[in-house]
Amino acid sequence: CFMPRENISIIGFPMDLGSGRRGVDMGPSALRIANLERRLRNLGYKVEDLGDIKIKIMEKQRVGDPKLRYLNEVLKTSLTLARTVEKVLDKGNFPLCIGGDHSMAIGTIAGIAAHCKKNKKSLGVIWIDAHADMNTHETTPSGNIHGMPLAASMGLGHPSLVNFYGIKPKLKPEHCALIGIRSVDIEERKNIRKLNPAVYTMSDVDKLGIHRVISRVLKQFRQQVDHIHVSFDVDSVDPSIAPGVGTPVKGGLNYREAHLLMETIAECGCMSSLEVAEVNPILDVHNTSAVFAAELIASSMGQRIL
Ligand code: NNH
Ligand code: MN
Ligand code: MN
Ligand code: MN
Repeated sequence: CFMPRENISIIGFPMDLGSGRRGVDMGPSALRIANLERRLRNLGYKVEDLGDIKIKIMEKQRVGDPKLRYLNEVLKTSLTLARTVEKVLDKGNFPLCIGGDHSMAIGTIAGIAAHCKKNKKSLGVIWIDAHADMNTHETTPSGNIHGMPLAASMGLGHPSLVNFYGIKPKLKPEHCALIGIRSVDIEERKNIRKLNPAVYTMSDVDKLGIHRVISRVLKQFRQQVDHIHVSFDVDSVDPSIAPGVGTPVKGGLNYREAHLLMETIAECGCMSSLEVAEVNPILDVHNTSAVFAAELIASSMGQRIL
């Protein structure tokens, strides 16, 4: 279980090849400019910033298969990310991965799964997102790989993604919960039904309240898994307060819902890794979305009101 005095290793993944819109490759810079490191130090953590993983710019890449855009570079860079995350966990640090589009989860979850396998730990993932990211190359309407990482981690999708890092599946659907969902593609629904993870849509959040939703998930995961990974897509938050995201969708988490969600995760004390994806400075207003994301990271790591 995660101890509040654990050392944090920040890993930047400036990727936008998995997204249809440019700009999320600047997310790691925006989060650093939002004083991410200082916010965490203020909470009492020791923090090391491992810098950014090298990713070739889009102009130097070939799109390749239109149903798996930029697959080769996504795989190559995800391998470096997976190895880095695995190493950070092996030395007992807490990996905080900052993106970058959400295709980064392919590498993050692979590295975590490898660490868990070695140490005979079971893995649970809390996926906070407006989207389910459960497309495959066969169901994707866009060809963008950032719409596929969750399905791939659970064993559904193109073999190069599913078999990535030699662990398949990396995550069991019964150890996966999605929260904040409000935009699912028609064909993607079939994948969700097939794998059947727990899905809390925004409609569920409206009806139950975010505290009940996250408490239910945490209670279940605390009993069933040894490593809880939180994958936070900033587009889960409403675009009125976080406009600077890759794919804004109306009707998201409001300011307090987002913080309460993260505060409740911190109270549980059982998060073992975190990634934050899809901050897009091109669409942002004076870096407010990145600042908000940095505040939410702090909330999830123990920042309290009192
Ligand atoms: N579902 C769409 C697709 O697969 C959009 C995915 N976009 C995201 N996911 N930002 O979180 O192309
Ligand atoms: Mn996503
Ligand atoms: Mn999303
Ligand atoms: Mn189990």
